[in-house]
Amino acid sequence: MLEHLWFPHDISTFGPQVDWLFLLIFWITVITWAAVMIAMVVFLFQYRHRPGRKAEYIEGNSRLEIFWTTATAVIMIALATLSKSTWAEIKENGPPGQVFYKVTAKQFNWEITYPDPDGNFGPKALTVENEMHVPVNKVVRFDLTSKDVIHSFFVPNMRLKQDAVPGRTIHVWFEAKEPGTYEIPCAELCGFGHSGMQGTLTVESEADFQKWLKDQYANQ
Ligand SMILES: [Cu+2]
Repeated sequence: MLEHLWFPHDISTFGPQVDWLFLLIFWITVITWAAVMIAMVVFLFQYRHRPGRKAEYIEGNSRLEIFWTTATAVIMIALATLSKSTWAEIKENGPPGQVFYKVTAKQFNWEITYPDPDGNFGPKALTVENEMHVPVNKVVRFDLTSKDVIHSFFVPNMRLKQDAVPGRTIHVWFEAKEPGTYEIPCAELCGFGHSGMQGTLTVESEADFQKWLKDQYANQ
């Protein structure tokens, strides 16, 4: 319910898990912030200057220090434990791929390479700038790299953000649940054209996807 107010519309199979973790961390932060602010205002009045009252010199409080260090450590360990399986699924394992691409970032475009009709990334493979078309309800896998500096492949609607690093190939996957067009902004400041570095993700039916791909090969 709350997420629909201010989250980008979620079209990802792993979106609910990411949103749940985000909201968990968000509310821990909000509650902590509110508690600190309330304590500050209360103490401001409670310990204000009054005639005949002397300031006290305090050297520290071991009990309190042990308490807040332990409490913070417990929260951190709990968050790491709760998020482990989600990150393992998104960044390490995930389901087997059904559609494959190569995505290469460069100043200031995304190069999307589609395999040739035989499924190979040979000389007949098709490279298009900024246009990523994928079929809906299929596991998409791609190798992400960069030609120059660090960029970041970001699809807010997919709850997906991954750095593209020169000299490294990073495996990425996602599965879109809903057809539509979505933004792929670069999320890592990469030079003077960074703000204009934006691709489009088009999620469509298998038939529309195949038709688009055929037209692209024909116009090559
Ligand atoms: Cu960039």
